[in-house]
Amino acid sequence: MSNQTLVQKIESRDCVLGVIGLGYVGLPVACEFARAGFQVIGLDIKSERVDKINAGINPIEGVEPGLAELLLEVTSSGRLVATTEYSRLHIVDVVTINVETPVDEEHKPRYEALRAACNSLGQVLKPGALVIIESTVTPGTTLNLARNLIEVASGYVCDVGQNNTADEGVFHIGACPERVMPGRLLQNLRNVSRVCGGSTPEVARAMTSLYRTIIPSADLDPSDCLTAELVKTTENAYRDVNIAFANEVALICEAAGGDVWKVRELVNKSPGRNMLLPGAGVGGHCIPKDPWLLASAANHSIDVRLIPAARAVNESMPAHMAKLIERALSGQGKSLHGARVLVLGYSYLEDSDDTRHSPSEALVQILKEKSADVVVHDPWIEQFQGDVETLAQGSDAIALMVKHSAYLQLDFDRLLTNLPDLIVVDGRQAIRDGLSENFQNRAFLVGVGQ
Ligand code: SAJ
Repeated sequence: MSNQTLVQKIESRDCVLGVIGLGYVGLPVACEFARAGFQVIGLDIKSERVDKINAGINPIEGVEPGLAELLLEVTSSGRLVATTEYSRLHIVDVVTINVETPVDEEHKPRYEALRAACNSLGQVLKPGALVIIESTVTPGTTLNLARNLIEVASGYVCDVGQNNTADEGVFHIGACPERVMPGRLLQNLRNVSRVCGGSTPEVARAMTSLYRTIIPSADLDPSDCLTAELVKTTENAYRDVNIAFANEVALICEAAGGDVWKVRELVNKSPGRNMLLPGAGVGGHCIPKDPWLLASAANHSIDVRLIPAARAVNESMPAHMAKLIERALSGQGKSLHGARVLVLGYSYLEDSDDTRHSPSEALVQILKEKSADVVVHDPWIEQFQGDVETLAQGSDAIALMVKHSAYLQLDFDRLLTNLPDLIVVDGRQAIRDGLSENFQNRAFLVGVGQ
């Protein structure tokens, strides 16, 4: 199928779409393309997930506005069908790959899932089909790893650098990294711009026409595969480095006796400055991982120093929280050993139940290694729910790790009045502003960067 036919088939909704990987990225994509009028075959290796989806039940945890209703709508209409069988994908004209691409303990990308998807898809892919990698990968992976695996498995040749190739014996490839965020999967998917990197300019244009069917107005920037991969990993490495800068300034302010929050407020009045928020650490599914994917593109040909250093600063913040608690306790003649510490917040982000790479997890481990008696509270996680004031009774210290809205409603004045010796280490500048004057500079209210 030449690109002209592909664009025509997209615009007439005649083409069949495949989505491999029905997780928090792939499932919304599959639903949105189905809602746009395409016939969509979703593939996942987890049969229980496939069964739930075909029954119209949303398997994605957490609050995702609109997703459950949309899933029910598109599965009821038959527009979206889920399967575990790759053979069902032999009829697709376009297929996105949305599988996990983690990094291991040594920060090396792990592409087992991507390899498996490319190998299995290649065996059933029809000639002229377009394969789009939506997973976040090391720049160069689409045209090197994915393309090569599909060429070997299919016996076809990818159309890189060719124009308007015939269909027989050819497939097209592209990279269109996702930009979703838990808690607003559909909102981001519909409204955030995307880079459409194609194996040829015609493929990139076909990709923009495809994504325009689900992204009504945000920019869809045609480009090449490598640029698309570089943009995605860079945008998250950029954020990580900037958070690390804020954290390092916080540590310097502590050492110098300054208040990083006041410093940040005044720095950001300077034109072109936007100092991010220092805090108790950096968690989530992408910011801790994507900088390593970007760095790995250097292939050891240059000495990548800033990105790893920023990662080290951010990964050190939970330990810094433990040090602030220990220091405040010692001011009362206590040690962490046997002290009862209430950790407020276990998810990685405010008003979310997502605990992936949570800084709180790291803090809890450190505290337990120092024989503290740790109690965790999080209003968004069932096993950690409870009444904060009740849990605070008998606690020696509170460590606020996540700025959940529920914590902003707490009356810490009353809490600190009733518990005059309670230490509070505020990792997100969530408490101090709400306190009355007499508590503002309380010795036992210690914040990151104060
Ligand atoms: N954090 C700080 N200081 C900050 C900002 C964040 O310590 O100034 C911490 C958060 O507490 C959290 C972690 O960093 O633990 C990540 O926070 P995040 O706001 O970056 O949220 P994520 O991880 O969901 O980031 C995603 C990213 N989106 C995609 O990868 C598609 C990121 O690029 C977006 O900027 C972010 O969502 C967003 O703001 O939408």
